[in-house]
Amino acid sequence: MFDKVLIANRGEIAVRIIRACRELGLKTVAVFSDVDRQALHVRFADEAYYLGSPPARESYLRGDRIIEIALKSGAGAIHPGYGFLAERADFAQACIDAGLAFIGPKPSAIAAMGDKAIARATVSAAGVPVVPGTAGEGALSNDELLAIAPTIGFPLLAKATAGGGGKGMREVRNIEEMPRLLNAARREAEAAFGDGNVYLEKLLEEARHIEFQILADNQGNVIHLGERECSLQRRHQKILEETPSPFIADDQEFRQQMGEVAVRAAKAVGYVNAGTIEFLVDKDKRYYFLEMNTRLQVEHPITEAVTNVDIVKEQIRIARGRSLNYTQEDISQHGWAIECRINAEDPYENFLPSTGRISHILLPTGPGVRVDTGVYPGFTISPYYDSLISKLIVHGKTRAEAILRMRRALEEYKITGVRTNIPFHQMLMNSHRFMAGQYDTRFIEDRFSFNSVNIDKSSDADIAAILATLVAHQQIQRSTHIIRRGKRDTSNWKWVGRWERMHR
Ligand code: MV4
Repeated sequence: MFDKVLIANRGEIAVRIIRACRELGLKTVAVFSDVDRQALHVRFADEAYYLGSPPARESYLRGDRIIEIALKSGAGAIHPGYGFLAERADFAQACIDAGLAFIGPKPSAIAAMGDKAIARATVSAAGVPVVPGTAGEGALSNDELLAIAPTIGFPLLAKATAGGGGKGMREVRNIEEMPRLLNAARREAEAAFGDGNVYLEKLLEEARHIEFQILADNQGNVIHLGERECSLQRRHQKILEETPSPFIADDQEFRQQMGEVAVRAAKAVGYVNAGTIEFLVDKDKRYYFLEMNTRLQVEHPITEAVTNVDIVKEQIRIARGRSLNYTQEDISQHGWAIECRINAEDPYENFLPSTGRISHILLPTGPGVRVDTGVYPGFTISPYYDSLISKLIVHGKTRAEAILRMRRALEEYKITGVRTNIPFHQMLMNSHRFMAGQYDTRFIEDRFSFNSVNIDKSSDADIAAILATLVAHQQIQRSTHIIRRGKRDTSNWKWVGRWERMHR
């Protein structure tokens, strides 16, 4: 059994994993590239080893070196985090072959879900609804796809079988433009994944992107931790996530149904460890499996906030062969959580990545606020990795409280030296549609223009309802602070105590 874990990642997620290890009494090994010598994950770990030059393929993607370092340092397990080697079945297998525990699913499950066409066929055979589209698992030619297209109906989406996350995806409106768009999707997929295969799905417009967090142990127990609403994306990068989904909210029966289907999808590939089932949900509450992410996800903390489950610790316990700490009945969602991804990019310059030295940074704290970050004052943001510098997570009793708390936290957040998308998040927090929870996957790109929030018009009745909710909430908050001095009773404490008894 392992008592030392190598974290094959960097940034905020490496720090997050090290924290879980620390709390479990496990030693930690970090790895780093040239630009990460001073990084927080290196400082936090018990030991750190140099990997190579900054480009990922010469450092964080060097699975062979990482396994070598694990063996040399005496680590018994590797946690891959997200991105880099996290969803590479060959790397997971190489870990196992080297006698190391891979803190994640089995290579067979990674492979089955990694090919999106095989994933569709596998879960569909298990009775999970998938978006209408091609059924074949094999590589379909353009001619075959052109023949199938009219039977599905336009508009269609051509997607890369090796893809996920929107790369190699093309909208197809009619048969005439289809050959050109298929070739474009194939080229993009070939360049990104070395695999130009594509499949077809009916394009669902005005749908929501809702995902369920799964935990599964080696004893065959599979549970879900509820959903996350992930419809707010820009260029297929999520920018804000919340849980519960405003679309499901208090429809407990709908949540339970979807959750059971998500569990069934995970069981279809013999899933073990933490994973996520993505669904598209249309306005009539019909839901369809999209894909499974076979890793810990960026947005896992909002689920931790409302369920009180430490997902990373559970991952490690599962990898140690222990059974889940929870049954499905033990899981319930409390309150509301929102995550804003704080990226080093300039919202005023079309979200161009921003690099440089962080001269000052002041992070929000206080009630209901969590910040996961890998940076600190003096750290230099390089152009080599993704632009996520921290995740701002708030938790409140209600959605209104969470939104007001997020506004407060965004105001507290101060950073100089690099530009961030904080102004964008502030605009989003003030958007009527966001406040009303009325948004879908098209919202950010089609309806929410950063410079024209005021053009985002809702009906007067909607605006009135939203404002009433927020004002009422603020009033409740304020009333607890109106403490009048009585003639004899001058103690605020006594007044608060009386107020609380009255309102019990
Ligand atoms: C879709 C879809 C609509 N119809 N598939 C995007 C990333 C990948 N995980 C799946 N994605 C989608 N697949 C069908 N058949 C809508 C999305 C989608 C999306 C599309 C355009 C703009 C933003 C989006 C945000 C989330 C999901």
